[in-house]
Amino acid sequence: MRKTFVALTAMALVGSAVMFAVGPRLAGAQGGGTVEVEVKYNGAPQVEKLKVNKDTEKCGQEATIEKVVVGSNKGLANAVASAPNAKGAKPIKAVVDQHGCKFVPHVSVMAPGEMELKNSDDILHNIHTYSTANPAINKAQPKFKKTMTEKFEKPEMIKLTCDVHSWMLGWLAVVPGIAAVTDTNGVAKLENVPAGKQKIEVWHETLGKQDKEVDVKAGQTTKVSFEMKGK
Ligand SMILES: [Cu+2]
Repeated sequence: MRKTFVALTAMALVGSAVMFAVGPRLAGAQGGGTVEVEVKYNGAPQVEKLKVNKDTEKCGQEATIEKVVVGSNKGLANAVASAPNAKGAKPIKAVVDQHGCKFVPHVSVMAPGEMELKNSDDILHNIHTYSTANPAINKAQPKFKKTMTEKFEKPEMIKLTCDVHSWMLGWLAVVPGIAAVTDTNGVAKLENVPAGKQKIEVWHETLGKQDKEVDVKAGQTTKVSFEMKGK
């Protein structure tokens, strides 16, 4: 009798644990679907190399500027995929690091609002944004200023440079809705996109912009492919 009681209690516990684990996931799935965005590029990668003659102990002897990064199966990396009209997105806060005299990551996405700029190098950097919808920023980030918080409240693709190291180049995509950056396979996943017709946009720093409409189904993954054309 006692054994049966223990067994029943254990089953009840397991049962409630399972319900607890499944419940919230089901609720999330009903709210939206996943859009898997694949971006391809048929052209050649564009990589510029530059000899470095400053702060070489941190920056190295050579800078690599990757303007078009093409990975396996012609996948285009560093493209911003977004569902700009999707409501209820969790705000993404971008963290951009000036590390090894590069902006890391090369392309960041953020919801309109605040972002963090780090300096992991033990040298002076500067942040110079070529923003027009948002106030342009041009300020020093000395080595003791490990983190700075900046505000970009209007949607815009912002070019980042450092006036101390002329080759440093990054992009900050201030995007409403849901957004992600493609990986080296050219894939970005947009999660929890509300079901129904959604505009999906793809942007690349040198190859421009495209958009398509997709029909998002709750709890399912919808795939959409783009092919960027060379300029
Ligand atoms: Cu710098």
